Amino acid sequence: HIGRPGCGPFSLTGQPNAMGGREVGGLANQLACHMGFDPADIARLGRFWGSERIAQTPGLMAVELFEAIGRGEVKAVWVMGTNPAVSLPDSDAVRQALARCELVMVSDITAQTDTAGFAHIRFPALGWGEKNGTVTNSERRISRQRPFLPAPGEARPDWWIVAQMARRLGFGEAFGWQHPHEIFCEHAALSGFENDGARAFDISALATLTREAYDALAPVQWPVTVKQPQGTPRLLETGAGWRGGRLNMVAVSPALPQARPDARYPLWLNTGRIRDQWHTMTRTGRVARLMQHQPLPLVAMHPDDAARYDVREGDLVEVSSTQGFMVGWAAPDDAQAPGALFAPMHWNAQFASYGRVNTLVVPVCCPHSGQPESKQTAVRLQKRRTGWQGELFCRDMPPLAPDLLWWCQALNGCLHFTLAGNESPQRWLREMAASESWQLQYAQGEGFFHLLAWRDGALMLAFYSAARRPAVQREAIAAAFVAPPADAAARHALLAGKSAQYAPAKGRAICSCFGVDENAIRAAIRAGCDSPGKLGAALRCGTNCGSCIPELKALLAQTASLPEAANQTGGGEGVALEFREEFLARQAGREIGR
Ligand SMILES: Nc1nc2c(c(=O)[nH]1)N[C@H]1C(S)=C(S)[C@@H](COP(=O)(O)OP(=O)(O)OC[C@H]3O[C@@H](n4cnc5c(=O)[nH]c(N)nc54)[C@H](O)[C@@H]3O)O[C@H]1N2
Ligand SMILES: Nc1nc2c(c(=O)[nH]1)N[C@H]1C(S)=C(S)[C@@H](COP(=O)(O)OP(=O)(O)OC[C@H]3O[C@@H](n4cnc5c(=O)[nH]c(N)nc54)[C@H](O)[C@@H]3O)O[C@H]1N2
Ligand SMILES: [Mo]
Repeated sequence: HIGRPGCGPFSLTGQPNAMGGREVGGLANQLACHMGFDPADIARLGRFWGSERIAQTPGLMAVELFEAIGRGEVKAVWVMGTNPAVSLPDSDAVRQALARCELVMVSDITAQTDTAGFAHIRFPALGWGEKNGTVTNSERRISRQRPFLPAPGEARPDWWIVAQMARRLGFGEAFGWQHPHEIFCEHAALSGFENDGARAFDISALATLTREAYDALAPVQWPVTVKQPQGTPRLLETGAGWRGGRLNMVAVSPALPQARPDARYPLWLNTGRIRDQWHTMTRTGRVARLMQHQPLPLVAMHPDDAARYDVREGDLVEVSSTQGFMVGWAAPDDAQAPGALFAPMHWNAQFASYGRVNTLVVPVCCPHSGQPESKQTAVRLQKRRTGWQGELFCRDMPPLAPDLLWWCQALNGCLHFTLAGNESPQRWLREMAASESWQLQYAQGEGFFHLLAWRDGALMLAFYSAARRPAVQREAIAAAFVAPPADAAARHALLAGKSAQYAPAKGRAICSCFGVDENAIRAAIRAGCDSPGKLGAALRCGTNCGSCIPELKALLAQTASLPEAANQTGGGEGVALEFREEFLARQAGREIGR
């Protein structure tokens, strides 16, 4: 079917500009402009660049590279735009490798990352929105990316940092670019160099763009050649393939996952994304609004498994494999298959004490692609009992005892941590307050402890603990750091973890763009909104990025099929589930009928 409307080939990669990265040879098994390591390609690249020192063999792939560093075979590494200490399997081994590597350089847009913690040299890079260049999306469309924010601090574009390094190493002439326009033209010229149709990636018609034409470049799909200067919306339309008209088919024999559950590790662990976080959270974890949707790493499991391991929603669980362990919050979920857990890949040492799933994942890779088996790990589950769970709000990073479990959650106005521990927190808090000479106000009772610390009328710290995570009004507490409570009644409310003003109880955050919560959506559905469109018109939810629309549909499906009484959140859950099942059965019937 290749070449027909609605059919491939399509680059199915997740990263923005993943296709662009491949065009420039950004993989260990590629040379620039879709060239490989056969002798003709190596020689051609040497002719174009006037170099006799082109790499002769593929480099090490990500997992292999860190194994080689660990063995001391690779002595210097430059990590640019990735966070392997979090995202690679067996990440404790990756950390050990980085710790023993003689020279670690890290280019990143964020000062504090797990990987940067191992760096001897750090380069501050410009991020999306700050830099100038092009990106290519999955349909081969090259688009100009223009900065709309000024460069912060000393940050520079990655290309500039690379060129400066090359100059210092004595290759100034070859890396003498002044502007991304020059790099783009060199890249475009290479794509057409001795090409004569053998390599599909050919944008040689763009090699002579003036700076003005480059700045004004409209999105265009490659190939962009003298024959097709307007670009190529459909590739392989005539049935012709590359490389002599033949498809290069790779025969693979599918293999079952290497890791299999056994008596010691009886469960599967599946890992992946949650809606409002991006990978290692460097760009999303500190955004308060994005943290509302799922502020803690949940370990999802089938309700039968939850019952088997005696865990309830809100319990802490430890998940361990042959490689290591992580701690998350139990989330029974009937969408999970029995025997299979799901945990997000996002949390790391900047945001939690034991939140990294990749400490668990075994570094088994596909022999063809190098892709690790990140979705299948054999694990065991254990309830993690702690004496107390708490919420801490403060202005500066507090001294956290090593035996405390902590999760950092972005909030506007102050730092915010969820904590869990065994030893009473009172001594630790009192010692911290004494060393700062804060005035204390506290409330204590059967199983709970609340504390506020003040300096000259300003709130310095608020702490709430109980046997289980106390339900406090986070936004109201954060607001008190900016504007302290006006009177005794408001201070009293704050000590109770509440705002003095009446505020309707907020439910789970659903639409992050406009801050619309589950309770408001359910109320609108009961008031007659029966489609995501009508909900959007009434509340604006789902009308910006649209990523909450599946959740709106699920709420519509649940809420619409329920009688009013069972429709309230909390209570009547058993009834609600029954009705939901009936609804799903009806729904399935309709699908089949159609
Ligand atoms: N919000 C957000 N969006 C992102 C990203 C992000 O970090 N955050 N990252 C981007 C990137 S780089 C990528 S690669 C994509 C990833 O996008 P996806 O691959 O769509 O997302 P994942 O959550 O990693 O997991 C995919 C699904 O595969 C299922 N799965 C696991 N094992 C198997 C199996 O053996 N068979 C089948 N059939 N299914 C299985 C999992 O249950 C999960 O539902 O997302 C991109 N989009
Ligand atoms: N267990 C498990 N592990 C997984 C996955 C999974 O599903 N499960 N998914 C895998 C997949 S598909 C992916 S794509 C990876 C993602 O893993 P990574 O690529 O390691 O994760 P990111 O957080 O995207 O890391 C990008 C880093 O680059 C920085 N950065 C952003 N823009 C720039 C820039 O312009 N210049 C520079 N120099 N730095 C920049 C960011 O701040 C961040 O530190 O994780 C993989 N790991
Ligand atoms: Mo990805």
